[in-house]
Amino acid sequence: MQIKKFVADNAQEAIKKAKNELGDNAVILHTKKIKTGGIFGFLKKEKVEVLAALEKQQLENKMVALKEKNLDNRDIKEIQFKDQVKKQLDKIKYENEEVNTLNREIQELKQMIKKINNKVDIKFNDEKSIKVKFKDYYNNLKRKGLSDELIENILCDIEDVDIDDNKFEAYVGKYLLDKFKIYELNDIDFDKKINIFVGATGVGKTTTLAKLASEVVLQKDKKVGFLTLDTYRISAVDQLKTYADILNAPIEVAYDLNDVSYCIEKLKNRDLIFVDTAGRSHKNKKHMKELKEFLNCFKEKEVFLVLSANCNIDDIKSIINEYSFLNDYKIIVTKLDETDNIGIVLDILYNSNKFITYTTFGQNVPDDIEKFDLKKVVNEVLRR
Ligand SMILES: Nc1nc2c(ncn2[C@@H]2O[C@H](COP(=O)(O)OP(=O)(O)OP(=O)(O)O)[C@@H](O)[C@H]2O)c(=O)[nH]1
Ligand SMILES: [Mg+2]
Repeated sequence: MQIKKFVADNAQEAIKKAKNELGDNAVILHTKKIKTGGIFGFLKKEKVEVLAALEKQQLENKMVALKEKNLDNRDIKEIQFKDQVKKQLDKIKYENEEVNTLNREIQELKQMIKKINNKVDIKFNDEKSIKVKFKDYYNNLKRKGLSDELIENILCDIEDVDIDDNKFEAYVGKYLLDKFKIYELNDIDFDKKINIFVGATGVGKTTTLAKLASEVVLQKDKKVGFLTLDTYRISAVDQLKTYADILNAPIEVAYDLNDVSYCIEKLKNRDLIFVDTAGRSHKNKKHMKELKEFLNCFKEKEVFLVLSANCNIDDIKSIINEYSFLNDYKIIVTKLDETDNIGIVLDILYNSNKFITYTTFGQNVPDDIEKFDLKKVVNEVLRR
């Protein structure tokens, strides 16, 4: 049995306190008045004390009730476990959302790549490709010897311009003139005394040199002298000597680099010196090294790279590449009479970014040469 005292101002309140704490089944054992507080027996206050009790069974019932109210260990562990599971599930859900976002982004990227691929396909392979869209013009430019790269470059540039068919050629013509006019010289002055002709074997260096020497002697009344370094071929010196004799001009032969300054000294009273070199394969490293050493002998010089129009554009590109050690040189394109690929002249400009000074079109010295005429080349390229 549990017994407990409850004190209040009156009996009613004391019993209420007891029932509150021990429940309705509490038994009131007795009630009495008591005095509390005060100093030395004075000012004491009268109160009521109640003694209440609870039977064992009732006590046990109350404990059960209390226990039910409170949670036992197992419940707590279960709740903690559930809480953890929920957290894990939340985490998985969050991670799933992240994965979903990534998946969505990957899908978007895939779509984007597909679109870009489509565009590229359309440009170069599909029905709407530039090749197909401008099929006739494409084929014509191709027939005239322009490289695929240059044609595509031209057509891509003008693709978005709204031009009808019969004005197309005029438009391309103007476009080409604008694109390449910076590589056309108004006049070729021959303002450097030393003029050196270099290039691959048999492209027409010696013949072209003779044509130009004739022009400056006959048209510009200049005194020319010749120097040849081409001692590889037995007939090479004789070939140049023939032209020198016709022009009544002196000729010197340098057998190696040490001879060069001596030869130049002997020609010092000439207005212009035309220097012939042996044909060099641009793939022969040793020959190219010798040529570089020779060219380095001259500080002030004009170098003419002679290119034959009947070569293919890949060879021309690799020759231009081999001669890129020269910062400054001018180009002469020979043998235009031997090819229908006049377009290669534009490819030469496109790949070299150098001036073309002359073109030649036959073996006749001095006639078969003229100043580079861009307009003429463009017209020829567009002619059907
Ligand atoms: N059809 C044609 N033939 C040319 C032209 N220019 C030169 N030739 C000929 O091409 C051949 C070679 O000419 P060259 O002047 O000896 O050539 P090169 O570059 O000096 O030759 P190498 O000194 O051996 O490297 C000769 O038969 C020339 O007549 C041209 O514009 N058209
Ligand atoms: Mg020669």
